[in-house]
Amino acid sequence: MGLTIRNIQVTRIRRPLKQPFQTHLQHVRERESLIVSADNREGQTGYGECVAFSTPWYTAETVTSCLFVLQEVLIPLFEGKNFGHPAEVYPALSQVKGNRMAKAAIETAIWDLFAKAAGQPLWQMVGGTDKPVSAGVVVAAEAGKFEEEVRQAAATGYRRVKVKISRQSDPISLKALISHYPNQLFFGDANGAFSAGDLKELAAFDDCGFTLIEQPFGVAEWALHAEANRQLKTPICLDESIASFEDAKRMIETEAGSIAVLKMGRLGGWQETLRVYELFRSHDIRMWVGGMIEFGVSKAHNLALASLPGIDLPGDFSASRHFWERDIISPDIRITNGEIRLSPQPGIGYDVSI
Ligand code: OSB
Ligand code: MG
Repeated sequence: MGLTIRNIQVTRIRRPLKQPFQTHLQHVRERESLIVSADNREGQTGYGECVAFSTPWYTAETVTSCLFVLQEVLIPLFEGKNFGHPAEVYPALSQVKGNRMAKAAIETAIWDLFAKAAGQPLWQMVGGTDKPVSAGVVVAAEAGKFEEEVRQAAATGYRRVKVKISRQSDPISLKALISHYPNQLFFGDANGAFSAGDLKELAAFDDCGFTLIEQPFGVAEWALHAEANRQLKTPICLDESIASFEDAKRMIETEAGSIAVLKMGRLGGWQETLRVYELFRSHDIRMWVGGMIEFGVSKAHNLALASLPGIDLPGDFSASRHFWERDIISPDIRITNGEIRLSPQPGIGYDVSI
């Protein structure tokens, strides 16, 4: 029994974004990605997507480093391998240090393949329900287009708008903007833009009306985040800081955040993410699923994750047409009444064409 991997392939893809994605860290105009496909003997194919960027502006891993690790190190470990359950895949890679995004790309492909072999949607296999997933979008536009993009997001029906904030943002005008949309959830994502002396500046965003403030400080600033979480009434949410199960434990122990973002690529795939999810759930930490300007393969895995009980805040789930003229999956991911319906098809539930 179990599943024997027949062949694993990696394809490098590159697509322009419909419009530039601008933050204090980087302007992204096009997105490269790696799509991993894993076949079994029956001719079924599982898909995973590598979420590292072309250069190390957000994480140390890059498309090229992941391609190297996948081709030269990880894929050879899988040749002729038999797995009884997809939970066995991540531990089987423990001899390879770090490189979690490369690992996630291959590990998630095998979870998809297992679900397809079982004839079951992935969301069902991981214990989710088929309740539609709330859609959320990020506004990372140039200054002049900001208000218009928020208006469009609300008009499209998104349940949540995430805005990027930095020391250059004006809390007064943000507060005014947010107050125009009393039924809309707003998250403020700082991507680590603030530092030790800036707690007062950060506190100026406390009255904006954000549901949460995401990652105000650097990845390793546990004490600073804990301080902010104590002083501000807006809950602090950690994104970049949660890169392992140990980080999740540390967030709980230090009370550095009340809410966490789950990113499967950063954590190393499904198995590690499910461990972190269980830990947070047992400590009543609220969670949502984060994106990184991803194509449909990654989005489909993320939708399955968001179907789990207790993941109750709207994640980074925009329509396929938000970033892309054409996504790599069909059908497209579409928003209906602010929600995305889960596919009843086996595995990730979408066809992939790259
Ligand atoms: O902090 O969530 C982030 C994109 C690139 C790197 C980091 C982040 C993001 C986003 C994109 O905010 C959200 C999305 O894909 O919808
Ligand atoms: Mg973030």
